[in-house]
Amino acid sequence: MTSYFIAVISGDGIGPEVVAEGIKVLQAAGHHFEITFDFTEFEWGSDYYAKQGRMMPEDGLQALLPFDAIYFGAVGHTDIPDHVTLHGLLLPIRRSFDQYVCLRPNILYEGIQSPLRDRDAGSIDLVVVRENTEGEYTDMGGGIYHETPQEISIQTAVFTRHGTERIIRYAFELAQRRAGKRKVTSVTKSNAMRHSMVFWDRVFREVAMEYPEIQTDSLLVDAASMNLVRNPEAFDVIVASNLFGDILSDIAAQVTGSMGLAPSGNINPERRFPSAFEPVHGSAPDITGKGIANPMAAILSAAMMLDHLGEAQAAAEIRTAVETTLAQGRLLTPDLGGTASTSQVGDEIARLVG
Ligand code: GGG
Repeated sequence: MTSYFIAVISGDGIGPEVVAEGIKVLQAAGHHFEITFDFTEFEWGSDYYAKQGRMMPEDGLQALLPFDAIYFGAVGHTDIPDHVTLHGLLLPIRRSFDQYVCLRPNILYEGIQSPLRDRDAGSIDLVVVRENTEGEYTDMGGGIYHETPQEISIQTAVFTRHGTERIIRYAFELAQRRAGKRKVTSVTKSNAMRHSMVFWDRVFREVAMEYPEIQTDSLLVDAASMNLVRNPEAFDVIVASNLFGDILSDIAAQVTGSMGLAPSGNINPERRFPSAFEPVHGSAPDITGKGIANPMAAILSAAMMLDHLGEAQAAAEIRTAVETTLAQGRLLTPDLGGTASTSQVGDEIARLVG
């Protein structure tokens, strides 16, 4: 029997609803594969902020450090500005734990109708490798002359050789392991941003030379966005900066059917710190408490967590159960055209796994 200690931060909005289903499915998988999970819930997020004036305790990161992994729900609340919630919880975890890879896979599953015409199941199968600790999210900047006509605001994007090289190298290593097209597409905006993004393009070309068997492409972010809609089949691994990776992965989630199907892992590949797994979607205040949120992104994130923990068989079983549920089409949440509740979908996937 293998045991894992998992820190759970369900967070805001629909976070607790979808995380509960993820835990249900993990427990079913644990039962089947002789794995035990020791879940510790940290009630941090916007409710904590309302009481304490901060999103997590001062020693919160310290408290997370001993865990094997972090299972995260969502962050965001209508009463608190998004930059407060994001910078108070998610970003310190990603940065402090050097989770420099944000892995966001998107597959067009059988049973899912892409908003794009005539797309077959499996024809879209790509993964966005988003740089997760620097770039546009570095949090360097400031302002003066607040709320005057002379107001100045500056936000600096930081691209280091260390940070750029390691994320690009990760993308190539991933393309080597994937069964698909073995292609890495780098996305920048080097026509306009002639310092950092020309630098990124140069590092991409340098690293690419180490992987001659992998096809490469280099696109401007506007062209990449257009091609993700026009011809998403052409992509395999996409590597991009923090901001561009975030935007491109939302487009990829939509063309494969729903944000409710998009999982992610914030990964420290060296395993010096715990990695965090969460659905790509946010807190969705418009549907919070209605019991209709799609739990599949959270459940697929739990599968990514199992993969990271070395439990590939259990991870594969969960993915198969999600695929079966989608292909059967009986129990789908409203975002996929169904009428099932969050817990009905979770129950079905847990049943198929167990
Ligand atoms: N589960 C992901 C989540 O809650 N995301 C909230 C958000 O605003 N994320 C912004 C980002 O990841 O850049």
